[in-house]
Amino acid sequence: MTKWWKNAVGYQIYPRSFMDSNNDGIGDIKGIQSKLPYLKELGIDFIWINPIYKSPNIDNGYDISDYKSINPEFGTLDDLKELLHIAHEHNIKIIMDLVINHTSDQHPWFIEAKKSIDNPYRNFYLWADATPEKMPNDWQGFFGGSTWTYDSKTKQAYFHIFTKGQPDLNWKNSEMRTKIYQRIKWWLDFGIDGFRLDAISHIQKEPWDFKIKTDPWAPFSNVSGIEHYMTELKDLFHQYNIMTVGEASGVKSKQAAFWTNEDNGYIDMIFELEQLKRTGDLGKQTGDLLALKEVLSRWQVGLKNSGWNALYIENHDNPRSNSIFGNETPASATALATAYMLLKGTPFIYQGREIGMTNYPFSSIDELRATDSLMAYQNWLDKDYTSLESLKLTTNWARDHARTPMQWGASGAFSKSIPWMKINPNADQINVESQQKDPSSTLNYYKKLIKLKKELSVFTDGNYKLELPKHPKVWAYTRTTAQEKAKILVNLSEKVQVVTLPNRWLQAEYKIILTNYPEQKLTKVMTLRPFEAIVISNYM
Ligand code: TEU
Ligand code: CA
Repeated sequence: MTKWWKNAVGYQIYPRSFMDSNNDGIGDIKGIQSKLPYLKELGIDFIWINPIYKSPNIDNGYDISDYKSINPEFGTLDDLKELLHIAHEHNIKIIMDLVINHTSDQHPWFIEAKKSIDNPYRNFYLWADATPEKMPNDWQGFFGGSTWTYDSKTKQAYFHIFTKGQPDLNWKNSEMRTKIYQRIKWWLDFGIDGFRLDAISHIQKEPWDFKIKTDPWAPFSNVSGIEHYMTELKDLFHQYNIMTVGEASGVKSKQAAFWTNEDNGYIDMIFELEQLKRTGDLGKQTGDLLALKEVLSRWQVGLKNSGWNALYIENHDNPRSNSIFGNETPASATALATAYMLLKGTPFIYQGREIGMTNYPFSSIDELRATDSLMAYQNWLDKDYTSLESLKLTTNWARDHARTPMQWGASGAFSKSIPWMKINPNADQINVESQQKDPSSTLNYYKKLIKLKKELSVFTDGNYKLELPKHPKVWAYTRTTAQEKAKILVNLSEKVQVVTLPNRWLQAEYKIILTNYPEQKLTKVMTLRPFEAIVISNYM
């Protein structure tokens, strides 16, 4: 049986910045509800909402203090119930974020655990003997600094791979796991359609005396023994008709074929994190197109016969792709969209990508909000860079670029009061309202692209083959089934690129079925204009 999500297009919502319904400057659940018709018209089948649970917001919701309640700034459980109901009426499914590698340090379990060494909740977390000067080991967390924070009351340190406000849960503790599984069940019984599993490859850790060779994150990335917990999770997920997508850094493309195999995989699909490599000098880095092609091709081939890919080019943790790979024009926005959405897998569109939103021109540290950005900035200052240099080094590749409010119209359209992050000054030029009226807009191109992706089975089932693997500017590939063939040619540069087609692509049945320029003819020697994308197929 074909799973519904193999032929579906997802949309990622960063709720804080999506739509503010009550004008307090913060996006909310009712705001999402008001935009369901917009998402429907775009062709979206499901949405993934970043965490909306109760949280002190050290890491914007990725630090949960109560798994069963909604952060009041986003609304209530009843609001969510209603959203779910209306979304389902629109045939849109809802996937929630599931953050179970860690909790907030304000979660009642951790508040208890801190009280004493023999507290019943102590072993819900990871503690080891330490002194203020000497931590149990020298492992570094993802956001920089030690993975340990000393607790003077009990004279031990607790372990955290993100901020100290996000203590890691102890997955070796079966009592803890039972409690987490109860909460997962609670949400599935609530009626949601699935989960995006945050940082799931990190739940198992090496012994504290593990010696790091090269990869600083090896001691907590896809560590052996994780199979046991993933199997328990799978057994729970399989009791429901849901979709699961795991953020699983450290799981190699070869292993992903097993992790996501259709019969007894742990989860339905994986977000790999290798693809967004940077190239260029510090402070001036851009996206690395060759790495992107290499990584994505490896994953396409690796999951050819077993497993499934989750496709993305942008998310809430990275700068805007139209800025780091493109030149911030509609042409580069649509070219990138064509290139990644027609790969084999389930595409996710990060909010704002469908109108080609760009990076924010940060000019002061006060405009940034992400915890890791603020930590990075301090780090550069500590290394004696000036404040201006530190700002540049931080914002060159910061999460904050993706988190500015959605540009529904000219700058007041997201909220009537001051938004929690500044709106990009280009909102007057790049926005939904104006693009809806313009047939040649990025938004309207996306509608065509999504329709095509879902209509032609070659884009769901077809095998992938990379062409011109070493070409530094062109991303070209074919998708093939027994009956259908499609070729995708994308020029990801501002210069004209020339590509020669094999004769069989010039036979009468082949046509250009999509392009982001008004006119293009099929010829043996194809001249691709700046950021031109062309899709050729024998079907349609
Ligand atoms: O990000 C995960 C994350 O940053 C690491 O797991 C990742 O493996 C690492 O950077 C490897 O390159 C998720 C969320 O998307 C992010 O917003 C949160 O801050 C983080 O988890 C903590 O919950
Ligand atoms: Ca609000």
